[in-house]
Amino acid sequence: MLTRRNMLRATTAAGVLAAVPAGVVVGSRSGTARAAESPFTTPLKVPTPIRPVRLADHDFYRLTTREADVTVLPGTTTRIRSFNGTMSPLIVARRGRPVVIEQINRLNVPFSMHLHGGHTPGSSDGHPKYQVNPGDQRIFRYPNAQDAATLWIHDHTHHEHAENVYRGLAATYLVTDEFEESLPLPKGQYDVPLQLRDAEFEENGALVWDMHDFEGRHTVLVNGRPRPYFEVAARKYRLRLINTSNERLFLLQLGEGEGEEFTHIATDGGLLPAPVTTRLLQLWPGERHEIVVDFARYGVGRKLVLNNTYPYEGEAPGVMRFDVVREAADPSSVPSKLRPVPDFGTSQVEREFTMSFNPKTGEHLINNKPFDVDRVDIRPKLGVTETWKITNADTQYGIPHSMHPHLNAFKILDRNGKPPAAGEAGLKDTISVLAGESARIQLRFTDYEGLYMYHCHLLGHLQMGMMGQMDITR
Ligand SMILES: [Cu+2]
Repeated sequence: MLTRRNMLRATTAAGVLAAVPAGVVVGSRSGTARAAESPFTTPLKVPTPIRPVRLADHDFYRLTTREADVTVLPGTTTRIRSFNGTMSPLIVARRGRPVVIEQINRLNVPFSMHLHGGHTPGSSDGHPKYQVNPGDQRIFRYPNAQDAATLWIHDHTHHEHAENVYRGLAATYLVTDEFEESLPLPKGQYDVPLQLRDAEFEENGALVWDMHDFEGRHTVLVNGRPRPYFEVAARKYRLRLINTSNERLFLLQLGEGEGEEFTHIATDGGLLPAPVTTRLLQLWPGERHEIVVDFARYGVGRKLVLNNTYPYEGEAPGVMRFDVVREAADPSSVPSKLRPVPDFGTSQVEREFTMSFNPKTGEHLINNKPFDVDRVDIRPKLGVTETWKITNADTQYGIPHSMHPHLNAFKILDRNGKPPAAGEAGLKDTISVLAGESARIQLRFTDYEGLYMYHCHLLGHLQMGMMGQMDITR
């Protein structure tokens, strides 16, 4: 159900964003600092990769989902739903080397693990029919036969995922490959994943959960830390931004005024064809953008805030602060060409998906239907290229939506008939579509048959029905 508050919010978001083509700077909206918490007092946590429990012809991990008590806000304890007891853990995989995960569910709710952006067999994709009940376990196989990219693991349990993700079940999963390693991009300690999300807390540190009322989530977390600071060297860093929020859009800008320039190098499916210099990024739920920031421009002593220029009413815009504290050698650079986008050929099938909201039932619909696990909506064929036209028909309430087909990354052909901005010219797996707008994407079905889902990645919408099911066959 849409509350009055978030309905108004959605209307405003669409109105503002419709006027802002990707890559164009908007002035910072005013935000009031929250007295309850001082920003930039907690250090950023940079995750170290989880160690496999066993190495064979694959890397074998054990991921236990369980409740854990962690410190998020200083001086308090927060009960979260976690992988192995931590927030925002990291797995690093290598192209061509499979990862096998034994997932043990010690929660008192079902769990269904989905590797977002993964080209994986249907039995390992988190489909509701394979969800793992409390006390059970399941083996997931990720072949990693795909290009280097920033992926993430999250829950996909039907009717539970929004709360499970909100309570902490989000892990970063990097696929690396030789091609990317051959490029002179920043590496090692200068390559940092940043999971961005919001949350609302009680005074005692407990998480506040209300799927339909998300505008009170005024605490922005980066890798599980509230509006942290990060001490950096005066050199280039690669920052992998992942939006693991349920509903929140981040409109990111670095520094004050019109913002500092940075270089956009990658998105959901990995490297862009060419780097893009910009001052503003739209990061929608589920999306990833990677940027290179050169802190040598500012010198030791400078402090730069990464701002969300579209905060909720009464919320501070600061997401995190970079404090330049030392000099360092910098052999890295951003090449003028990165990775070409593959050619999917000519589309043989065209489909249309219309996203809408039913105010009578509170359901979010695709082609006028809420998700039904017993219904197959489309039947794509292996080896066939399709064009999907996605239309957001929610003009009455101005609700933004997105589309995330599982299994295959796609290319954006156009938005409202116009070619995508340079920052959307790479392979994507999640596309936002504002109210009254449409976009066309092209995707090719490869390698795996079976049941997969496609859905809006605003998790409240997904939970309220905005999902379809495809059965891919030969
Ligand atoms: Cu939606």
